[in-house]
Amino acid sequence: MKNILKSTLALLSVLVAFTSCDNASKSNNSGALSSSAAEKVYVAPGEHDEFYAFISGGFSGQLSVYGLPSGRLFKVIPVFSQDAEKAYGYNEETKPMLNTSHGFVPWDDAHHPDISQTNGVVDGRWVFINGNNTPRIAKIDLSTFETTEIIEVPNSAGNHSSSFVTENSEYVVAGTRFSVPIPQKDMPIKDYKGNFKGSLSFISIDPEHGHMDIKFQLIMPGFDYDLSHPGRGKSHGWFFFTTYNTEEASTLMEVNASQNDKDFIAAVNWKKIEDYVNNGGGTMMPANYAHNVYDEATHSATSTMKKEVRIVNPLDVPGAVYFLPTPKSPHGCDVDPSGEYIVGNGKLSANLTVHSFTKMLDAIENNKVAGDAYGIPILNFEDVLAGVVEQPGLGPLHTEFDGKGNAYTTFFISSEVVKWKLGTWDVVDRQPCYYSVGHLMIPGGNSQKPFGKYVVAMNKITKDRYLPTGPEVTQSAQLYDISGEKMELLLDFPTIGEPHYAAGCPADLIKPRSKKLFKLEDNKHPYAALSEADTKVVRDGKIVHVYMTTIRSHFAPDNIEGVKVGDKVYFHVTNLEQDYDVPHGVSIIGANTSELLIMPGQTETFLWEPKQVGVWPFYCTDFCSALHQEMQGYVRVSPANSNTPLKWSLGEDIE
Ligand code: K7E
Ligand code: CUA
Repeated sequence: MKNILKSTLALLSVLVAFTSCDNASKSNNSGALSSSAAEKVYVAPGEHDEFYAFISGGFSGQLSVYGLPSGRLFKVIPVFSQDAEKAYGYNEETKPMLNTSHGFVPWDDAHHPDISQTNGVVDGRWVFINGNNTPRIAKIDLSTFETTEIIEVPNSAGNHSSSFVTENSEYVVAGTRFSVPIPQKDMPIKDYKGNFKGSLSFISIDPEHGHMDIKFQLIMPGFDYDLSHPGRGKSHGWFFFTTYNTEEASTLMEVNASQNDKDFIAAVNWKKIEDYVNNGGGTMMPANYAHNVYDEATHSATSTMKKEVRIVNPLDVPGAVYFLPTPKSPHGCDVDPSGEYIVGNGKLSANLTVHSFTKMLDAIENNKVAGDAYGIPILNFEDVLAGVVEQPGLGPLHTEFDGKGNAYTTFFISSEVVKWKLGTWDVVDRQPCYYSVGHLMIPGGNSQKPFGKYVVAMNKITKDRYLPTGPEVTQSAQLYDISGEKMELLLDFPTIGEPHYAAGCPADLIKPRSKKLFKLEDNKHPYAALSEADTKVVRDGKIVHVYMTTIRSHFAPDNIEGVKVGDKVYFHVTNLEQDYDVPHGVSIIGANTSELLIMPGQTETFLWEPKQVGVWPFYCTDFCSALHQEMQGYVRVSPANSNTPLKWSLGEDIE
C-alpha cells in the first residue's frame, strides 16, 4: 500500500509540476509563498484573530481551537479522551462523560466538528463532534469551551457520516460507517450480505439548551455510509449521505468494495420521516446507550443509560428515501450554499459528480425510477446529474464553498486544492498542498453563508516540512487566501493529532458570549465549600471527604491529620476566586488521577487512596501568584489500625 502510494506520489509530483507551472515559478525552497503572505497572517501581539477554527484531533479524540489567520493554538478541548491538563475524565465530576454501554471508554477517534446554525447561518453557540470508534456525538458549549453533553449512538459502528447539523440546528445527524447486525447478535461474518444493516440517526437538539435526544434511526441496507451533509435553503428538510461498499463485501474491501461502477448518495427526506414519527410512526426497539450530561450549576456530569430507541424502516415511509447513483466509492458529500448542488467526490473516479436537487425532485415527481435496492428506489444517474467537473485531479475527497459561486475540492493523491465554478464546472485554479490533503474548511462552509476569505487544508503527510521529531511527525494545516481569483498559500501550522475536519466562524460570534468565570453564588456542587468557614474534613467509614478551598495563595485547610492507609480520600476543591483567569490547581503525591485545574467559582474532586504511612505534601499546580510556591499543605497518613484523630486546620499548629 505504501509502495503504491509512493509511486503514485512520484508520478503525481511530475503531474503537479506539469499542471501548475505558475505555482512552480512562484515557489522557492521554503514553499510557494509570496512576499506579502507573512503580513496577511501576522496578528500583532495583543491583537485578536478574525476567525476561530475548531480542528478535530482524529485519534487524539479531542478538538483544538485555533485563531485564523495566525494559526495560533488557543486550547485543546477534551471531548472523548482523558486530558491530564484539564483533569477531564480524571476528576469525579467529568468521569461520567466518558461512560458508555461498553463501560468507561476514555478515548475515541474524533472526525467532524460542526457549528450550530440559526436560519442557515452559523451562530457560534455549540460545536458538535463525532466519536467514530465507540459511536458517540458530543456537544461543546462555546460560552465555556467545555464538553457538556455526549450521547452514545446504538445500532451504529464507525460513526463516521457525522456530526452534521441542519440549518436551524433541528438535528445533528450521525450515520454508521460499518453496517452490523441490528440488533447485534452472534452470526457468521460471511452472511453479511442482506443481513447486516446501516443506521442513520437523527438526534434532535433542544433549541434553547441544546439537549440531544435520538429522535429516530433509519435502518438502511448494509452499505458503508461514509459522509453526509444537510440540504439547505431549497433542499432544507433533506439529508444526503455518500455510500460505498454497495457490494456488501465483508473482506478484502480494497478490492471487493470497489467493484461497482457506481455507488449511491442516499437522499433522505427527514421532514417526511419526522412527520411520520410525530404521528406515532416507527417502532421502539430495546437498546442500551449512555447519555451523559454536564451541569454547569453543579459542575458535575451524570450518565444515564437509555433503554430504547425509535427505529424507522424506510419502506414504511414511501417517498422518504432515494438512491442517487454516484461514481465510484464517493467519500465527501457536500451541498452548496444554495442547496441546489450535491457534490459526490468519488475517490476512485476521474471526474467530480454534481447532482441537482431540482432535477432530483423532478425525477421523483415523474416517477423516473431505474430500479431499487432492498425496495429503496434508485433514480437514473442522468436524470439527477447537474454536471461533471472533468478530470480535475486525482483522489477527490472533500468540497467546500466560498459563497461566491466557487467550490474548492481536495485531491488526496495529487495533493492539491482545486477551485472550480458551480454551474459551468470549469476548473479555475489549483494550488499544491504539502502533502496528501484530506478535508478542507472555509469558515461557515456547511451553511448558506460561508465566510469565503480563507480556506484551511488539512494534510496527512508533512515529511520534511518541519524540524524532524523522530519517526512520528506532526500533521498540518495550511491556510490559503481565497479572496482573489487565485488562491494564495499563506501559512503552514502543525496540528494536534490528525486533523480530519474543522469548523470555523467569525470570532465576533463567540467572543462576546465567552464566560470569564463561574459565579460562586451559582455553585450548586453538593460538596462545595463556598467560604473558608465551610471547609471541613468528614469521615464516613473508610471514606474521607475533604471540603477544601483555594484563594491566593493558600489552601484551606492546609494541614490534615487522621487519614489512614486504605482510606478513600475525596478532595473536593472549590476555587473561591472571582477574577478572570485565576485558576488554581491541586495534586498530591501518589494520586492515580491527574491534578485538578479549577476555574474561579468551580468545584472539582479527585480521589486519593494513600498507600503509605507518612506525611505527604500537596501543592498548587498552576502558577497563580507571586506566592504560588507557598501554596502547599500536608496530609498525615497513619497506619490503618491507628487512632490518630481526624483534624484539619489553616494557620495554626495541630495539637
Ligand atoms: Cu478524514 Cu471526513 Cu473521517 Cu475524509 S474523513 S479525509
Ligand atoms: Cu494557586 Cu498556584
